[in-house]
Amino acid sequence: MKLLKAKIEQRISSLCQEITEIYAKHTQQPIDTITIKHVLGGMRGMKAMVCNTSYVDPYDGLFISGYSVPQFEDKTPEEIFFLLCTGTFPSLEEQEELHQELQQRSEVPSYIWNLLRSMPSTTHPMTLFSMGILAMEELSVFKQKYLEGAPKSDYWKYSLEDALNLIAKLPALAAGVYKILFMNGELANNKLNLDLAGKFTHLLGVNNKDASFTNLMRLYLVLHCDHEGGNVSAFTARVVNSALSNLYYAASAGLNGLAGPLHGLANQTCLHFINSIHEQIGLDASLNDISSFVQTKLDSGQVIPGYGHAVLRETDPRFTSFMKFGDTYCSDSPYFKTVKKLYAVTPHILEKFKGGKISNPWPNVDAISGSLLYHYGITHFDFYTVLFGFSRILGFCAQNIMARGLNQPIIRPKSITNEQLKELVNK
Ligand code: NMX
Ligand code: MLT
Repeated sequence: MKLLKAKIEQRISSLCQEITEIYAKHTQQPIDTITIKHVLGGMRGMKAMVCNTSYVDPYDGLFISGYSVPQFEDKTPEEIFFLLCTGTFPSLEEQEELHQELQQRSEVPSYIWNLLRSMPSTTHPMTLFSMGILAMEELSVFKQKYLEGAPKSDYWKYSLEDALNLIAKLPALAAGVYKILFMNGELANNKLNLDLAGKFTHLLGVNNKDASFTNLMRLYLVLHCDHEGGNVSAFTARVVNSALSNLYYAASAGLNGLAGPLHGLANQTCLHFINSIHEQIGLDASLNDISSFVQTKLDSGQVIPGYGHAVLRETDPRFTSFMKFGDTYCSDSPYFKTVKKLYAVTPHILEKFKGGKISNPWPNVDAISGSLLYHYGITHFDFYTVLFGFSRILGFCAQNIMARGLNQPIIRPKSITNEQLKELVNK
């Protein structure tokens, strides 16, 4: 891992220098105002942390080290992990080194399979995925080195070890969860020399002769990799890791946040939503029928999954990227067609709903991702968030390697009571 390590070391050193200078000169300088809306409104929009792996612009969406979605959508998940960690795309030599590292570390310990098989068959796939990661915690190199008294300046190196060990096992773990819950539970040969997406589709054994499915998985794992520092799952992982809980603990915790319907589970609920349209109206529902369906859901107090966002204020570029893929490979899919019809009507309805109270009427990535997976035969909707999690762990790992490299302290904001809040506003 010499090459990757050297690049991360360089980046940490230059970011550290910048932060040290800013801190020395401007320690007390305000950069944002904390309002009552922030304190009572989930701190949304409040600038409260530094994250150098990626940034989300309200209109142009995700940027990784200055590269926008159209500029990196054709890369592999491995290249993206390298970019998240180092700020640069890897050379061919660097790619090869990373590939070999992942290949060597990919074996999932057999006790994990026994554990997952012992769970009820009704267990949600996210629960198994998160449990599998948590149960591998005993493999943590960071934990071992910490106990041995490793210096703080080396923490990021052991986080990187944990990150590579964890990421390497994700294709087998995610495919294993699918097979245990939805197929005969038999696991395929994990030793083949394939990239992360290729290995996953091979191990899954669904549609794996179709190269465009592996390309979809590559795109999927790239598009969900990171979304700056404050989203529920990444932030949770950061908070947990800030207590020096290792990356297995942090990733499992982050996934448990991703499992909520307002976050990653929205990709599953989107497919249920489309299914209800197909069942109640039919596969060739008209735009008018779909408008009425959406309006009825809103009037009954439900959220329209896949629409809205805490940061974005335009159509999510990740949605647009998947749309291009769908137009090329899935144009006959009834699920994809319904996604397009929803896109044609939903923003106009949301814009007007309750005097415009919804900040962003446009679709996010979850509005479309599941329809493409469904087209390729992954028909168990509740598995979709596992794939989101697989990808997002790349971001969790990169963010926490950086946090340890920059020696960021424990995250611990101050809370206040209603009484104290009243005193503050009446001052
Ligand atoms: N359908 C119905 N109501 C909505 C929607 C929606 N898609 N989006 C926002 N609202 C409501 C929201 O519930 C809130 O209502 P109330 O005042 O009664 O509490 C109001 O509009 C204002 O919310 P916003 O400020 O626009 O959005 P917020 O930042 O609070 O929430 C989401 C962002 C993403 C949680 C929200 O838009 C939502 O629930 N969307 C649907 C679920 C979804 O697609 N989640 C995936 C997000 C992306 N990801 O991958 O994680
Ligand atoms: C996303 O990928 O859209 C999220 O992680 C949600 C967010 O950024 O708040």
